[in-house]
Amino acid sequence: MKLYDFHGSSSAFRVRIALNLKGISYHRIPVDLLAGDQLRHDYRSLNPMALVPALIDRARAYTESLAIIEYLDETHPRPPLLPESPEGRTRVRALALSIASGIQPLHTERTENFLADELSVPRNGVLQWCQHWVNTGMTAVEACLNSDAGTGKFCHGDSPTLADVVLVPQVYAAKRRFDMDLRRSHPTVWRIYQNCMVRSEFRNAAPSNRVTTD
Ligand SMILES: N[C@@H](CCC(=O)N[C@@H](CS)C(=O)NCC(=O)O)C(=O)O
Repeated sequence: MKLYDFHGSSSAFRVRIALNLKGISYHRIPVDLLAGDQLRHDYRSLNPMALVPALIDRARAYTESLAIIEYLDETHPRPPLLPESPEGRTRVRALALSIASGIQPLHTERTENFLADELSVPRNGVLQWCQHWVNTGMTAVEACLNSDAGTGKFCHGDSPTLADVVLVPQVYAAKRRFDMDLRRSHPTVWRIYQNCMVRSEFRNAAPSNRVTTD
């Protein structure tokens, strides 16, 4: 498999975690978002949204990190990243989507650049924007986690699921990119983040400590 990847991308980080959890080796093809590589014609022919990641498997290109992760889960069922019961699967998908569609798009590169370059929002205003939406979204995620008996060592039970795969890059971005300390404000989120980050599959996928097979 080939992964079109950018080390600092939280969406690519999700896929790297899933690949590690599944024990799948892959070849990494860097797409430098800061240099605008995602806008190049050849990359857009793989992903017309001009976003990373994209995964190539058996000569087909797959886009959208959550769809890619479900593809990996279906083609490599062990260990499963979705629970068996429809109720559990729906809960896990809802947690993942709360972050992937409710938080992350509000602070992706092009959103931040549009605020700064087209709307002339000063850089500290852009940072405040990002902090505000991360805090709002993660407060909702914290409430979903701390009020539900389904939450265990991880977001759902005691083994990692799609929800953890999406939660970890978001907490990592909050800490490293937006200088937010979720430890006290979001204790359940923080506890789960810590439980994930003691595992090499998560840690090795992190932007600061990426170990891939490229
Ligand atoms: N919904 C997409 C989001 C992908 C996304 O936003 N990727 C970001 C990096 S995390 C990106 O490529 N940004 C480039 C840009 O904004 O120009 C997914 O889950 O794959």
